[in-house]
Amino acid sequence: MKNEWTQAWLAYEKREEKGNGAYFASVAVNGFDTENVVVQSALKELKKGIKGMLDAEPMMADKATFVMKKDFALNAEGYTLTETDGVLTLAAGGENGLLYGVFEVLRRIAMEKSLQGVSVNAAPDCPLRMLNHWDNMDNSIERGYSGESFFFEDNEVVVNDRTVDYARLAASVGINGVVINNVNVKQAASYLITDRYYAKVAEMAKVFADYGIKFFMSLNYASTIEIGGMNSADPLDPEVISWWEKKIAECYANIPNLGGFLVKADSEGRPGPFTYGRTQADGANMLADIIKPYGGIIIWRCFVYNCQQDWRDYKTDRARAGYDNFIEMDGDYHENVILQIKNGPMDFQIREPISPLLGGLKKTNQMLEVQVAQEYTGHQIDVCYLMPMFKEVLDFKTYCSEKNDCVKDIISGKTLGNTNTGIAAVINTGNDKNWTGNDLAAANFYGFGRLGFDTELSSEEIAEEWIRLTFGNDPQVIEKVMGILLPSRATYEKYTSPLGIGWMVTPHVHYGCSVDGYEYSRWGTYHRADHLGIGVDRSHNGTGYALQYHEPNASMYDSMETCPEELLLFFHHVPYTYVLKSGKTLIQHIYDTHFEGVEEVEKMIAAWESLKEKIAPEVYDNVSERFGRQLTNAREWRDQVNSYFYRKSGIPDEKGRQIW
Ligand code: GCV
Repeated sequence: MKNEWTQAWLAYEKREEKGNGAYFASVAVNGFDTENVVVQSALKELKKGIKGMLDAEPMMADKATFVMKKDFALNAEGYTLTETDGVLTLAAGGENGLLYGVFEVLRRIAMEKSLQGVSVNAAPDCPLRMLNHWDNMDNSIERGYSGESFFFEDNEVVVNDRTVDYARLAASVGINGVVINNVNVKQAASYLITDRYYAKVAEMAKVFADYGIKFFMSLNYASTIEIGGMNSADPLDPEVISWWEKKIAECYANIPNLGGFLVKADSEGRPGPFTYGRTQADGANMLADIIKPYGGIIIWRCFVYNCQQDWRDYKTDRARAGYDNFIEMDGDYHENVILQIKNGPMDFQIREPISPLLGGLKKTNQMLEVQVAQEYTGHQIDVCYLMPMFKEVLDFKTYCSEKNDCVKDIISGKTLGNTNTGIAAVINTGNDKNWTGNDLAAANFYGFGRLGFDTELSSEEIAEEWIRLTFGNDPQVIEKVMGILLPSRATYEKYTSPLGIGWMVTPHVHYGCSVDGYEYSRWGTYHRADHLGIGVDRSHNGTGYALQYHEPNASMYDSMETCPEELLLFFHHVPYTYVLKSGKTLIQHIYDTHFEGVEEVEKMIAAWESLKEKIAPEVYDNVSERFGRQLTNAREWRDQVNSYFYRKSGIPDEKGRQIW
């Protein structure tokens, strides 16, 4: 285990004072219990930040220039921040609100924004804002690209100062829930809910509680068999139920800050209720009913599909599976069950349509799952700032109701008036010194939290905040790093798989080009490219997936003419000679975007190199080294994709460029 780590965006380096110093001469806390752990964290953070950035030490006083007070009228996680006549007032509805308000104050100071006349009224949009770790107890992280786990080491649970710093980073962007272990719960991880680990797990849960973060674990659905010594995990079997009753009582007796469990069942080899002829709702409700008296929730993943299905005849389609498996039971899930739905119907590709389950379900708590870990988006080698993608997901209009029908409304509870809703990210951290492998990938961790708190923030605002907090306020640095981050998702898309077709990655590894390389390819190439065209027909003539959406989305996707072009190949099988709105043929579009993608990476590198004197050498070198690998990757993608389609179609590049 490496024992060095940075403070990422909480470095609290010296900042220009901008008249802000005066407010922190004296501080008062009214209406809050100053012994409360979260209040103490807020005060500690304030002290640390003010000392680092303004070199001042706030004194507690009754009559103060910075007043923190309780306002029962506010949301428990909300706050107002106002300044009048030289007094800065932070009013919060509860301890979490106070903590978030303090982080807002520190953010403004770090960004060198004057607090004079400030007037903010904030409350989180998503009730649950969670980080999902795919950490294994043998130190590895499934789809981790920034070192090993800092939660587990050699099958032990690790709690140290790094855990505290992690909780601080998470809380600073409004995170209020964390799942510490992989959804694929194997071997030792099954025993996290036993005496073997309770003491250490409780210690870790306490660290998160100090920062207002609820503690969750992924559960092995077959625990009755794996650790209970029984021969069934049937959710309707009274003996199974009684085992869980005792187990969950035991969990809460040991881990008071337990928020509940995350469950992946009946998927990719994981056991589940289907094994016993039961429904997903049977499984989820059984656990939910047992955990309810403790105030716990069950987050049940909808990533259920049969990876072995034969899809040659267009009768089956992996994209359909989530909806097909969950829609019929809409309304049957109990109030403390939340269905966690990946943003797209496949698996975190660089471009996918929004899952039709989001908003397809009209009577069920829904939580959006996105992937900040860059499994299919460059492994934190390639720069890929994901906020533009997340914004598209949040702003997607599902037409599930007359108003409040965007994904952001569903997960904030506006659509159904529910509170067991939210957003979760498979997070990109590991024990690398800089937390995220590529220093620039920290913008995705930061941005995810900020967006879950305030779904109206723009990708630009988030990027600018993160840059100022991380690198300081030099205008040239801000401009150049913004110029790298903002178009980076579009660039990655250009040099990888075109127009929503997805995959084309090295099987299992999911980095690097392999045009035919879908791991479940035993039935032929998933992209269905032949000498005439490419794409999967998911219209009513094909798999019928397009019809899983509400109108008018269903008709829009169903027709090649109205389907958004960035998703054309996801929904339709299209001839290479098809003319796009740009006036280019499909094949020419593929060639051009792949050349452009590489050129854009070259420009990003030049922008980064222009900052050499302004960025700390270690960070500069880290990013430069990864840019080198990104350029190689982009060139390989360009050459492989272009030559594959040139050979398939026989149509040359009209610009006469060399296609390898
Ligand atoms: C945790 C994809 C990934 C798996 C992951 C799975 C999931 O298939 O490649 O690593 O498993 O999604 O989300 O459960």
